[in-house]
Amino acid sequence: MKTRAAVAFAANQPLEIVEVDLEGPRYGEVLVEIKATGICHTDAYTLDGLDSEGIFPVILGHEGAGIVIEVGEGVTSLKPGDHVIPLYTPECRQCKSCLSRKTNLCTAIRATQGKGLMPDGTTRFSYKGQPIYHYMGCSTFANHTVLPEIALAKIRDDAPFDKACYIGCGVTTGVGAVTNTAQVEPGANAVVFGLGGIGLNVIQGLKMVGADKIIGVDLNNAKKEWGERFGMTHFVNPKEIDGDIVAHLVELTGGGADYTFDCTGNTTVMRQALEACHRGWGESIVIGVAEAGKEISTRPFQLVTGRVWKGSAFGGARGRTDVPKIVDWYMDGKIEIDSMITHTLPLERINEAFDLMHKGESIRSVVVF
Ligand code: NAD
Ligand code: AHE
Ligand code: ZN
Repeated sequence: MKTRAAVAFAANQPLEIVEVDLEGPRYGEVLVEIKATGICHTDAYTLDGLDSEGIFPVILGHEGAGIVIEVGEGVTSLKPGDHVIPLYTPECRQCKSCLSRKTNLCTAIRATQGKGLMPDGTTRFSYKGQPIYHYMGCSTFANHTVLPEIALAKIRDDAPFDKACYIGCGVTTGVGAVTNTAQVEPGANAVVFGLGGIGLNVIQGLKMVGADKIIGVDLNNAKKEWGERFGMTHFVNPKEIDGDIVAHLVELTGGGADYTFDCTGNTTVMRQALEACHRGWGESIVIGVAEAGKEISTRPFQLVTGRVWKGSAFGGARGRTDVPKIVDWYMDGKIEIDSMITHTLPLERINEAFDLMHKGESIRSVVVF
């Protein structure tokens, strides 16, 4: 079939809206009509040529929601008409990682996914006879896409696509980092670095679990009001304080934070986040994705004296199990999404969404098909 897609033909070039060819679902695969997709900073990072796994031409996008159109042979858990959210972290429930119960990082299809391919080593998309790569196993910047059954969460039919799509990455990543990865307890104090589409969801997760002091750090003063809307109690702009940001935060938290979260992808910030933790127990969660080639460092003494450095991918969520529950949380009013979606655009205007993100003018932009 033909479908409309925003194709990244090369790094650092605007996406082009073209009609691509899409092959139907093979064994264990599902054809999905994407109804809406969010634009996450990770899409921008790959488009900007900063992803060590970046490969072009590619159809980016990993934060979508849609409807099952057709299922391939062997698919048992989904049928045409089901509403779904694509999962860049699938859940096969059979691999060593899934069975370990220690991680959400299913390994069933990770090797091919990282190469922009379906599990059988081929692509379903092509343009003028040339293959177009898949992205994070999702490629939601296309009106139709093909995914493995294990990479789709079935969600309730009454959840609006243009809001639920955000649960495909940003909401789950932010809230899950608090509830699954850090397991923040009521009364804890926390610092969140970077108040964008992810950081604000960390803040609403912290508020939900009953954190006490919730400190937001951002270079953009416009983010103060945003943080406060979701439960932030204090705002710090590192450019506007006297002296060192770490010392400032240690003072503000009475000796260091119980939990800190990096939602910037900046490795200098990651170090500050670790060092702003309380001696003996503070935990710092790296969520931000750093540019290819960047490394983190700190004095080992920071760890010897009890601070813990952890990472979180997709909020530690097991997609097929947890995503439908997070959709329920949204539908029941337990978490908020609507106000974070600051811009809703047609596919033709998708490049504007990247501009808005780079200028710090959006929280989340969503493309509706
Ligand atoms: P965003 O652009 O919406 O927000 C980033 C925020 O960080 C902005 O408010 C910006 O002003 C702020 N910022 C940038 N540099 C800063 C600095 N030095 N100090 C303080 N604040 C700073 O991006 P997003 O969509 O929220 O994504 C944030 C990061 O999380 C990205 O690196 C993204 O790739 C990553 N991410 C990771 C996962 C995961 O599963 N681990 C999932 C989604 C996104
Ligand atoms: N491809 C990059 C790493 C990118 C990365 O860390 N991705 C996150 C999700 S970001 C979503 O917005 C993730 O889940 N990683 C786990 C995984 O298996 O990819 C690189 O450095 O090569
Ligand atoms: Zn993302």
